[in-house]
Amino acid sequence: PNGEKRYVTGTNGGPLFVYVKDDKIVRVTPIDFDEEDAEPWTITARGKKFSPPKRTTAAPYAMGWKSMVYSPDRVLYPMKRVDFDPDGERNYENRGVSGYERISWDEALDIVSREIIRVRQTYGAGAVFHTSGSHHTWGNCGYYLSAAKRFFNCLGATNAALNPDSWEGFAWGATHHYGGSARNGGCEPYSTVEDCMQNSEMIVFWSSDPESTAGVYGAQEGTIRREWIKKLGIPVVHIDPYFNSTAAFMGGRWIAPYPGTDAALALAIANVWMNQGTYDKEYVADRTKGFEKWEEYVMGKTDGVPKTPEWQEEHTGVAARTVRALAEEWGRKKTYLACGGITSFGCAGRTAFGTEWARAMVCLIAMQGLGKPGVNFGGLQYGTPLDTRFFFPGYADGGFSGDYMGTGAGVNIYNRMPQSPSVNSETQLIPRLRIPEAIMDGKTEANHMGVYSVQAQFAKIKYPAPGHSTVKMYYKYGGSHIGTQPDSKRFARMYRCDSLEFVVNQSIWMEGEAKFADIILPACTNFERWDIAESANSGGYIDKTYLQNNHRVVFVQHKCIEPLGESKSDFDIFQAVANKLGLWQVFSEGNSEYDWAKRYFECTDLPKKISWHKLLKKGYYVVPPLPENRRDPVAFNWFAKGIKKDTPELSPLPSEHYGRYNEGLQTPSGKFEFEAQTLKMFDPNDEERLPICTYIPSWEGRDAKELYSRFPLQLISPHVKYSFHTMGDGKDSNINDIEEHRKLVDGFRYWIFRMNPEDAQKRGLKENDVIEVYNDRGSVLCALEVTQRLPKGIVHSFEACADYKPLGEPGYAVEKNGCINNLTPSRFITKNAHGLAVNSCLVEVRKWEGENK
Ligand code: MGD
Ligand code: MGD
Ligand code: 4MO
Repeated sequence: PNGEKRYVTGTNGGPLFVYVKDDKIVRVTPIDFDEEDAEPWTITARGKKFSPPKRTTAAPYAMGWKSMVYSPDRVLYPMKRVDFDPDGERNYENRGVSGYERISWDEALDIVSREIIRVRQTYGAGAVFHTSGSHHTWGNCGYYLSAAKRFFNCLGATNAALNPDSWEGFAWGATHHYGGSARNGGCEPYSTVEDCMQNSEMIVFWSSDPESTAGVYGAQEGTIRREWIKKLGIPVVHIDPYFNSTAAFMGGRWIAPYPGTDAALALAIANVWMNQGTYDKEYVADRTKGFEKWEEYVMGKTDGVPKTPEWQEEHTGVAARTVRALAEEWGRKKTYLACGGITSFGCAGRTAFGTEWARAMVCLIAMQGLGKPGVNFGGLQYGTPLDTRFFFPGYADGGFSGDYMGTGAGVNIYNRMPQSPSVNSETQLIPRLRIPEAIMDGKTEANHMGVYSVQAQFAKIKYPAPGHSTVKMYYKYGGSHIGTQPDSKRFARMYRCDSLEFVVNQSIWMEGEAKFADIILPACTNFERWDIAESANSGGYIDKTYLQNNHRVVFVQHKCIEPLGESKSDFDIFQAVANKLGLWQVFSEGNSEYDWAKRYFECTDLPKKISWHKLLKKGYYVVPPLPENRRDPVAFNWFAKGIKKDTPELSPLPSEHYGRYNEGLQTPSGKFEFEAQTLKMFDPNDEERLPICTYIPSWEGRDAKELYSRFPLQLISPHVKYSFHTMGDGKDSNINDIEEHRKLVDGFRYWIFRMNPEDAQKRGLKENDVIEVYNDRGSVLCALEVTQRLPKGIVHSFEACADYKPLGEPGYAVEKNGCINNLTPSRFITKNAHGLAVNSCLVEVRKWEGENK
């Protein structure tokens, strides 16, 4: 109608209809299905029937996309820093302060390609460094794991070795007890929604707020299922220092431990079960190993300290009777345990020794019989009864990257979409959490998170790699790191040192690190390019991610509008640089983005159901769910029964299986190991990660006496509710107008900092005050929200402010925009792990009196 055209695209918060008139987006909405779309599934539980509505849902940051496309902060033309002269003075020290001037694409491509050749010829392999953020505008071909991966493989470049940030505690801790390395320590999700609704008698949400985080990419899909739980009357418990949105939505009991002390609370639960005999003794005897060792510690036989509810009280601040009551109820009832908003996430795993929390979680559920009816992991977010047999890979399956080791392409795409393989000829890596040190000090090291086996994580990455140059040029994709990485002022200091001779940033918006580049290449959004994808399907580490959805919705991503200004898709930018370097055919194999999207379509099961022509016209296809009698078996039920694995799961991989393909867990014994043999073989005396799960007080918590006396507030910084990390915040998007996202004070929209009334009163602070949050690492301005959602002594501010606004010298000055990660520690969660511990952070707060005070 009205000359409007309706297109379809995807976002990391659900798929959208995009209405366009005169090459302008006028409106975006979630997708309402029509009569030809498949009917949804039904779950029958306790005499009631439940079915989701025939439509998709959208997260706030998905609905904010129109304003993000037309943001005044869009980079519309190639830009050059005004005082950067590639043939003369480069003025490194002015990065982050000098302005930009518009240049032509010809000039920009010329400078970038000349610099790539110059640094590589001058310094050798390793001199060019590339990283991106962990998320991208939606689409499987344009994704950084596809186009960028292929480009930098073809080129040969130093890469960042990612820490498993979403999964820290599980990857470095829980895998040793129950495997799952290909999922970074996460567990399989199959049919757990139905099992939970039919058989569980209680759900414990532990460091879990799916109403804010939507698992990951899950829009509002899980909300209705949690609504059903209320209708079924299944009691729920929330263990979180913050009264989070899921607790507010579902009700139930709220238990608020001091941040980073959860392992103590969990040990006390185990202690009650051991004392009362209220655990599954048969299962422990038959399906597990090493229980006696852990029992000795929990009961106090090894160190004379029984880990009782009374013992945990001084560590966690939670009353002994509360923990005892929870343990007794849990011991009586078949219980589901949700760790993080999906499975195996959670801020508690991003604390000092967060490994011990994650280990405690798997040990508790193993004591109660993981995989038996009603006993499993999950919080209704993951494991819907959808058809897992319909083949459609996710973005982490690599698109056209040709990278069979670095993405899931070697498992999911290799035989379906022929493409020439691509391998990075340079083996040099920089551990992501040490990028600034690598650049500024010229050397660094950290453990490598290998996913192909559990033991791979014991190996260290050393930078520089033998025979490689240190990094001289940084090709950065997006500008998120000052908002998202620990102790993030380090990045501002890094950019201003002369060891980086050239910095190019390929960015959609002028924000964060983009403002430290010498050349900025303007990338467009996915509303301005072709692609293809499925809602909430990342694939790779979160195999079958789409089981968070109520419907499998697969769609073409139309090029809804022409790229704004002179911006180009990442694909076209890489193609243009590749052309300059003589790599054009190697990069794209002669295909355009549209061609790759069509070839991708052909590699999936879609052509059996819908023609390319029809998909282009309609935009999406809904995969019908299978009939009830063909649903996937329940996760881990095979393990509980001791039969061969019968779930549609790619991991554990055969090579890790000690000769027993499709049998048992990925541990050396194939059983659940309370005493982890892999840790025992690595270092049985590593006090920071013993073979059994223990409680270790934090280096930056209430036990860090000197620090705590100066900074007596424990800051947690979970994932921001209304934005997706930095994508949504800033950019003058309409997300900023949400009063719970930023507060307008004196004409500036400040990031929000939350505090208990007593703590506020003690400091003479009140609601809406502009405050300075500080510690030895930095000082950040925020607007104060006074709230009962936090106990005394614990403060809260979301992570992931998009832009960095220092009120003076970058890397040193007070920060005005809310970069909370300026304050967080960069120390690893445990010494032999490359993992962040951002939620172990002590701060103090005072009223901001202005710059001149
Ligand atoms: P994102 O905002 O997802 O965050 O940290 P990051 O991965 O750094 O980064 C994506 C970047 O890519 C953005 O700069 C975006 O603009 C850019 N981008 C997106 N799409 C495109 C595109 O199409 N083209 C181009 N050229 N650029 C694009 C996330 C990380 O944060 C994560 S995953 C976790 S789990 C951690 N959690 C965490 C925490 O719990 N607390 C604290 N304090 N910090 C944390 N940091 C971690
Ligand atoms: P978090 O918000 O980091 O989410 O998903 P999760 O890791 O599950 O943490 C969950 C809860 O842990 C929070 O409510 C927090 O208050 C609580 N918590 C903090 N410290 C502690 C502690 O010491 N003990 C206990 N018991 N609880 C604690 C993250 C997931 O979210 C990821 S990894 C990504 S990459 C996505 N990011 C993202 C986003 O940026 N925005 C939105 N809206 N959704 C997102 N979804 C995904
Ligand atoms: Mo994450």
